[in-house]
Amino acid sequence: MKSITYSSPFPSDFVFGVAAASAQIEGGAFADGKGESIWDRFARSPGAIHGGDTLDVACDHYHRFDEDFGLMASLGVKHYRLSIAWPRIYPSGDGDVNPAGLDFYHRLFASMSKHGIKPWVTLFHWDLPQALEDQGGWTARSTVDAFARYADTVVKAFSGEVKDWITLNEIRCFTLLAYAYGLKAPGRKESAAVVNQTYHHALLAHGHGVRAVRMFGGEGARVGLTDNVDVSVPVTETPADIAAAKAWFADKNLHILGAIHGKGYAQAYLDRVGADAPLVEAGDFELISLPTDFLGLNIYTATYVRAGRQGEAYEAVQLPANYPRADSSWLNLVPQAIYWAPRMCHELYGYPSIYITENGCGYNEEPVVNGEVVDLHRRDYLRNHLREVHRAIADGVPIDGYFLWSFIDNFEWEDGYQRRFGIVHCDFQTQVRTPKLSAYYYADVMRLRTVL
Ligand code: PNW
Repeated sequence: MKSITYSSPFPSDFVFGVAAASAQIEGGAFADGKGESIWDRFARSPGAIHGGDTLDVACDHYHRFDEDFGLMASLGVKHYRLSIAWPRIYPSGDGDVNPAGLDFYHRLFASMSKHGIKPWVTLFHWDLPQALEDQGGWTARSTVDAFARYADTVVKAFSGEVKDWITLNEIRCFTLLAYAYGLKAPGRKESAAVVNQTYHHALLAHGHGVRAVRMFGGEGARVGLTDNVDVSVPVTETPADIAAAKAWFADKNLHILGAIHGKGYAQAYLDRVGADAPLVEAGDFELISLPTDFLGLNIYTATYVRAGRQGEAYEAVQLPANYPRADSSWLNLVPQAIYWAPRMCHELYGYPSIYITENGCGYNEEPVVNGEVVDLHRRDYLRNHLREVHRAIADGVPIDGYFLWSFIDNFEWEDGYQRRFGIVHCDFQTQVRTPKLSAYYYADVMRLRTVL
């Protein structure tokens, strides 16, 4: 455990980085034998994506990665979280490996190494091969088997280049939002029983990711899950509101971190889902609960919680209509989220090492004027959040790193290219990159290891 005071810099080995994901920046959607992903397909269903945008070109990172890593390095970035596109490796999800897909990532890691940037690799960041979706996608247990083979292949292939692995990105987003609400690919609206089964399959896939890294990752390999926990923040930091926020947090995260930590579904969860409980096979939780090296948390926002006024364990507070938020309707500005989520994960589940694997904010209008983008709103967002990360470490919460989302404006899923999360502006017509004010701000933070 690193100890710092409220006024000292971040610990000397604290990791500062930036993050992105294959489907969102690569483009090259059908280059060199890549198969169709569920997002390639979803983007072609009318009305699914803002402006009818597709992932076909995105930031053209597929062809420009060397230039992009040069820009990263010039800003002092030494850690980059990226994901591997499953359909590049297995175009039909299963079956034969596509050597050109493996070759692309070998070239990409070589370029990162040349620029002094360390990879943190997510095995699955939502771009499921469409061929697997045609066989049921995450509702089908066969997808877990296909993921296990994909994870084995990827970890074996890149064990010399990659030491830090993340199994899955945000289970809720590719299950609940995709199979219950239909907001994300594949855009289905299934029953609670089916959706609960997708959670279970995702947990199993996570377990296989951990197993693959243990078996084939080589010396020094580490692995963890990146979860987007439902975050609660006490309205007032009193013991009563803190206890209430913690009880809410434990309840809302029972089906993912609660299940992993508890080595099975808690009775409270089984009571809640009743007849819609997922089917569990013998041995499932041995895999799901394999020990990991760290927990990744993507933190953007939170729900305010306080002690119930009628004596209930907790009460969530409805935000007023004019509460400040970014341009994404869900992104209410609650910087204390990044203090409380890691603290609760540490206290409730005992994680000894936590990385913030994403944190950032999205806005629509960020024009380049006289060669600059003055995104002071993002500078403020980062500053307020980094202060809370620092406060958490000073309070003894084991946060070992922070990855900003995102390095560059990219394909923001159903919000298309309109919603910009980058600290580097991307002109999607010309592919010109312009670092925003926030990029220069973050460069100073990384260099001085202090929230400025
Ligand atoms: C994350 N929510 O998604 C993803 O990991 C990124 O790929 C994405 O670009 C980024 O955050 C910004 O959206 C989220 O509704 C999507 O609370 C939705 C939510 C949270 C995170």
